[in-house]
Amino acid sequence: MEKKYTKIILDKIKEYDSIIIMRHTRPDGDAVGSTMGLRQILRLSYPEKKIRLINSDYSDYVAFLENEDKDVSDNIYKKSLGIVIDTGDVKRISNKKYGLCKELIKIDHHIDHSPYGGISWVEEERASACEMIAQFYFDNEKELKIDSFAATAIYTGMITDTGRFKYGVTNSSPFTYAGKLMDLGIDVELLYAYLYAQSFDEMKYKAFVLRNMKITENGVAYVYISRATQKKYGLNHEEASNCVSYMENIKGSLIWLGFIDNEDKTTRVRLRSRFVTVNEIAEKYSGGGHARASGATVHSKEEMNSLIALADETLKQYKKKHKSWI
Ligand SMILES: [Mn+2]
Repeated sequence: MEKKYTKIILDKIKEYDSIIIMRHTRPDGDAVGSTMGLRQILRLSYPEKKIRLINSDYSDYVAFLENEDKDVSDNIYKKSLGIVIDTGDVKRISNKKYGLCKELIKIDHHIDHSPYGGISWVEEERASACEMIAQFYFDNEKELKIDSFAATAIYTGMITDTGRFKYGVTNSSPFTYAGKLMDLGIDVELLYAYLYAQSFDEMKYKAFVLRNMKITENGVAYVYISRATQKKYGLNHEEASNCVSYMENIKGSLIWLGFIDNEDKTTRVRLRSRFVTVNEIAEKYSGGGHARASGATVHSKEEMNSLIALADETLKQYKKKHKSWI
């Protein structure tokens, strides 16, 4: 029988005294949860090894998890095994020193457009990278240790990347691993409070989005968030980007878009959908991502309008050809 990736990766980890874990920039729950979960599992299992999680940025959204580690010298990188999780492309790796590592492992669930790493474990049909880390642990359960913190970190990415098991879930695997993790002692009530509780100001921002969103003829809902609006509501870019999720349950609106101005005059686009695929739209505007959750960038009002028009046409064609949408 062919050796499983989870076993190959564990064997490689055993060869090294120093391991540096990395993820993508502008991290989400999956990127943070998977890397933090793996760090904790490896620290518990191999107390004699140096296990570090090093990146160049962070996310407030999952700040209830632990801190990452400080950067180390180039010499340490040269002796280390690098493990990059949830990152499709080397350009998106938050730690720009990844190339210094003696060897690199890729663990990911994005479309493998640009492969990297001596060992590359990529499964596009996985709902989250955290699900793969869960599998890595349970496949090697006899040799590895875990605790409720690691389980919580991994579970966090599983639920955030799937919108609480709504997107990308096509088989029982996410539920199987979620169930196994749950038995390790996750405080679900506390976790969901961390994920859902919003400040009063955020609520006011939500009201702004609901008041100012627009809809196209065929049902593309969208909202534009200027720098001035971000300032007015005291939002960082990540908080401002939540606008897209506020529009997700409008009947007949199967695509919804958030346009959030960046500091450099470009505009970040968040594309979300149900039933319809939006990553092809994103790919036409310097972006990409998942079928129903993608990101793109536009450089002018004209480009913004043409993206909206393309989304509208895509939705028009979809509604023509399909019956069971709401
Ligand atoms: Mn992910």
